[in-house]
Amino acid sequence: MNCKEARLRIALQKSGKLSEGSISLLNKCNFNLRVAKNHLLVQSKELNTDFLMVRDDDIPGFINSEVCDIGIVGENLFVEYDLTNKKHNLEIVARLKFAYCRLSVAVKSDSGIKSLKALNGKKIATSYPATLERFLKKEKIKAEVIVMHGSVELAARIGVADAVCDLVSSGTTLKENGLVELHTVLESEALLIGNKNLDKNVKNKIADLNFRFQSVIRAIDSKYIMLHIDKKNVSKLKNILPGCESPTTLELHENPDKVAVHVVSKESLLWDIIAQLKKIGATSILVVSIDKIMD
Ligand code: PRT
Ligand code: ZN
Repeated sequence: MNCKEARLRIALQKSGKLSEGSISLLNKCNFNLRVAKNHLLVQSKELNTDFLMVRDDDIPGFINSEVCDIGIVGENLFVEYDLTNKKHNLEIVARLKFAYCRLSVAVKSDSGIKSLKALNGKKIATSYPATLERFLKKEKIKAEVIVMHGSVELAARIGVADAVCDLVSSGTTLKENGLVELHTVLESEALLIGNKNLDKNVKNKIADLNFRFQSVIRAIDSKYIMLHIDKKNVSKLKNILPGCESPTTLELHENPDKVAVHVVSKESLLWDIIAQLKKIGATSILVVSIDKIMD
């Protein structure tokens, strides 16, 4: 092994809808990043890493040309630039389950456009022309694509286009601009992407980083539940918690009929599950957040 270990170079969005989630995920993996406004290069001793803080649009190019090894981008960008195409040296390393959004076609609520077919002959404004062109071709719709690099939602309002094709998250921005969604073109989330021609040592480091990411991601929607229950009711748990075939149980001191049970549940189902646990006599219920789940 080299006495000077290679550094892992990671490109992150400096500021925007991906940056907070990216830094939060890395910090849950102990990177302890504190990025100030003027910091373009941030170093961490964790895995010997250099972070390049750039615009999201520059990330695929930096990875493709080996200025960086990996980076975090939105799936919408990956699709727009057709980055899986063999002419690029890029691959998706992992889905990171944040920055969820969708690319949608939307129209003015009073436009009278009620179906995709009705877009024939119309103008659609977007910052994602390649994705939209591919979609229109697939749907056999002949519409004019107007490229805008920002404020796309305004296009229909000011008469630049009849419809827009833009990213939507909560839908508030569309609503504020009098638009309604007509069709989802693409669902998107943050992706960890990398150069596919990296040497084995760097790939091992990336695998190590991704192991940490996945341990955090698995824990995000999970809660650890501890409870006391009659031994005879333990078998009922598997009906309440699918996948809980053989839960961890501990016999209670001086109470051989009861056990303490430890199980993991999805947070989104928590209150429903607690109600069902109470119905089968669970007591002393404790719910604890989970930091990481290692596989
Ligand atoms: O400066 P830089 O070039 O780095 O950033 P940018 O302005 O190009 O991108 P940015 O920060 O807006 O988005 C980066 C990535 O975050 C996108 O490529 C998506 O993958 C992801 N993402 C997730 C979003 C949203 N959610 C999102 N809501 N990107 C943009 N939006 C915008 C959308 O365009 C619209 O203007 O937010 C508005 C809608 O939000 P809602 O909640 O009102 O629907
Ligand atoms: Zn951008």
